[in-house]
Amino acid sequence: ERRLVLVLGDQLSPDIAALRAADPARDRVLMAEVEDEARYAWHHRKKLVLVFAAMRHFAERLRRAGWTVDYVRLDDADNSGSLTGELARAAAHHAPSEVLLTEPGEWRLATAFDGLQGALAVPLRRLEDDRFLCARADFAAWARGRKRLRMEDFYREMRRRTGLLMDGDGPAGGRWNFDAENRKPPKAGLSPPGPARFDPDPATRAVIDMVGARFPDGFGDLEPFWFAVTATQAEAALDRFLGEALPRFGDYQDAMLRDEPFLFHAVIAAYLNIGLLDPMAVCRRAEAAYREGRAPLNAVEGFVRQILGWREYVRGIYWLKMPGYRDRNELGHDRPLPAFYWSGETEMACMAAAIGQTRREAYAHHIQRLMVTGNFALLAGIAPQAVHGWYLAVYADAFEWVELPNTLGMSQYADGGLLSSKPYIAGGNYINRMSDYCRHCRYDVKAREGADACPFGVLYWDFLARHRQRLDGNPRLAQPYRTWDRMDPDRRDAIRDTAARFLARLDGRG
Ligand code: DLZ
Ligand code: SF4
Repeated sequence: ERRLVLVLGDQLSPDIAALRAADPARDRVLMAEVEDEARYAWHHRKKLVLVFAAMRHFAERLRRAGWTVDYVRLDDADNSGSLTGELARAAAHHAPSEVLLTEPGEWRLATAFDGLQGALAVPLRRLEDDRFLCARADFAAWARGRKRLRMEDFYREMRRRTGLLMDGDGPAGGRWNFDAENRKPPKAGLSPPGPARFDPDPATRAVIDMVGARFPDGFGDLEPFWFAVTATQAEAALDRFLGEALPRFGDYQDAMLRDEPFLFHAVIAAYLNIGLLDPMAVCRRAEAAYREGRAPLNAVEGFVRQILGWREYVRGIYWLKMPGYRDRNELGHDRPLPAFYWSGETEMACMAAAIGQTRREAYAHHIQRLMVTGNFALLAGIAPQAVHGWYLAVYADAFEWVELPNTLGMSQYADGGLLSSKPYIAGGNYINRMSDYCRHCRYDVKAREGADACPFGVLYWDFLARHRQRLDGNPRLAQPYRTWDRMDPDRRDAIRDTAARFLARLDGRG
């Protein structure tokens, strides 16, 4: 009666459902590094190292705890190259009575295992991934019968359901949301602590060497590699954030500085997403910092909302709307992704900073993603599926369940307003207010037209004009359309002409 337990590369939690259902004294664990997973996106090489190194350390941890672990390495000679292939091979070899699998996080893999279900000689039992705070069925029940699936409504429900940051029946501090206090521009002399960094041990070094050798043309810098690869390290990274950065996390949540890629952000999403940290435990620790007077409520509430609210909400949307969601393209955008998204070689200082940092660190914070790289893609009319492919590849924390709704819905408005009530667009003024990028830029953020005009400003108006038919009725865009209409017609022509020239150059036509 020996069972086989498959643990995937983003399921690195000792109490994941399939391990809880198994017995270390009798059952066998299977983990496999495979080409299919390494290549379904053009993953950043630091993301590959993170996943493989964390997998190897986790396998060792399980062995120390008494489990028998079969671990297949990427360069093992008989590696079949896919997770379903490795599972079928191990099932044939060991003839277990049953295979246990915690439900995969992505549609792509879930359907691959659906296909395997009948083909295996043994039963495959799939268990819900209960590391999430809102079960898929609970999200579906919440969504049923609602006209609008608003994150804010979901979040309040989750606060009530979990009791996080609640005083009796009401929200701590008397308000659910303190975002209005979380939009300070950066100022000189901020000295953020930066995330905890860890020196690679020999096991991680071996993975760095393997990834360097097998993915010579892979995206992104391989070194210095400093991510946490064990739960203990991830806890230390969380400790450092809670102690040193959380107090000012709220104030500067939306700020951007060219030489401070991390500011006061936690940089723990990747650890949460592969299972090194537990979302509920993280929220509780942040709440304790507030209760004990170590961090202000605006910071703690903003942080908890990302994990308890937004992260759970986008996962709920993903499973509710897949598989159709991936193909949505409400605005009919079809421009290819410019090559500088990969190279970082552009004269736009904000884009060069966000992309350069992404190449180095496999990280950018939410405003860099939403208001710089995402905003530009939306304004320029880039195909949302191409934008999706980029975000899925370049960030260490990117898994489709979280990345896709963020990209297609929140950032590119490709779902027609399911996630956000208006397209997230902004001209250069927003970027100028929230960053120090513009003063390093060859474009003039104040110029509205001509060769030096900031492309964001020009494309902003061009976007509104191009999509007038579809967006005119949106009350949240009434003000910009009024401004556009009041502009001198010659000026409107000059702006659109500048936009046309810029887009032609972008396409390699000018
Ligand atoms: C992301 C990833 C990578 C790069 N490699 C592996 C792997 O070799 N083996 C594995 O089990 N999992 C890997 N993963 C994580 C899976 O792709 C992940 O389970 C899915 O993205 C579902 O969320
Ligand atoms: Fe970006 Fe425009 Fe500012 Fe240059 S001027 S950094 S392109 S917003």
